[in-house]
Amino acid sequence: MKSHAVPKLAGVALAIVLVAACGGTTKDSTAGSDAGGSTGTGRTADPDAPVEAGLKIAFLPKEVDNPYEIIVDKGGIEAVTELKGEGKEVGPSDASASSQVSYINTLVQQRQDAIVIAANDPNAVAPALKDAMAKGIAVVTYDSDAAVGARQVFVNQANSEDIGRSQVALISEQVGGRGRIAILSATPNATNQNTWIEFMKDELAKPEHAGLELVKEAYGDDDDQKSFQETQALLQSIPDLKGIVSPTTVGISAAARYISSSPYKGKVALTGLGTPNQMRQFVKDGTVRRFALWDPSQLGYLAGYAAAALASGRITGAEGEKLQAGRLGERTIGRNGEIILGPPTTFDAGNIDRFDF
Ligand code: RAM
Repeated sequence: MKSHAVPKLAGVALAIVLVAACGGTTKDSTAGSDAGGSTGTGRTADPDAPVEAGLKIAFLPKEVDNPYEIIVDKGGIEAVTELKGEGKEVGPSDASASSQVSYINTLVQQRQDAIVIAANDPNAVAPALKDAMAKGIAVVTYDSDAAVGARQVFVNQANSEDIGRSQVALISEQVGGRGRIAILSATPNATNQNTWIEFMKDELAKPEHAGLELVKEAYGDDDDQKSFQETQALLQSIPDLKGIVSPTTVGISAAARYISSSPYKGKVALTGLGTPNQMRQFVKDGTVRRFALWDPSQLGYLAGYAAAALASGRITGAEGEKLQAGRLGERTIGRNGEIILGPPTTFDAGNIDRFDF
């Protein structure tokens, strides 16, 4: 029973009848209907409400060709399948700011029960997401958040501050705490990378990192070829560059490919966030020593459970609510509707072969 298939007021009346008739197995028709703004306002969670079968949950990644996003969404669809729903992935082939808006509008027209989105730009997607919530569709962000009020829950891969600070620790140890460094990021608007970079800068301002100088932030736009070319440009334009931090799986793998067959191999350190499968050969050939990531599949899986729980009225996104997330166990919703997957893993030659993603 999809409550948003009927006009709002009629839906409330209908739900009362159906709840009585079906012994409470109908989704609360008010869930999400007044969401147009802040997280969890005006609604009450029913943690005992069953997860409704047949929920339609769509995953909208930054871009569909990104190997990282492919793993994330496979995990998400697995969760939806476990919950007897219909999961699917749709999305643009580039990570530009406005590329997701038409997909959101189409998903609203299709009356999906939930949209799970990694925002390419926090503001560009906000009006369409607010429209979705106003129509009773649950909205979850994962990986990269949308603007305040444009979603109910944000499933974050790890604590953003820890990610940013640990990226600085990784580059610092690899350049011996001294020298000029650069960042090769994703797109200039990406909420996740920009948040991490803010914490990186804050960390770099500490006295213990006085020997490190951040000289340039480049953007590969999560496009393999552009990231490759930006790496080349960084190395050629900054002759004394000691290290590059690339907090994007697309960026770090393209940078590693460039460096591995260049004279910079073994001289310029490269670290950041990468998938073990994309980085394995570059760890083995000595281009990269250490880098980090979480399990992308678990991120999607957790987001899938969060979306189903929201769409079923089990949670509203309010702080302190509990989310039962299948094989990941129970998670508690933190401030501002944020759910955290867990700390990242650091990979090097000693452990990389134990990971297959
Ligand atoms: C890229 C994307 C994604 C980010 C990972 C680490 O795949 O930018 O959003 O979380 O890298």
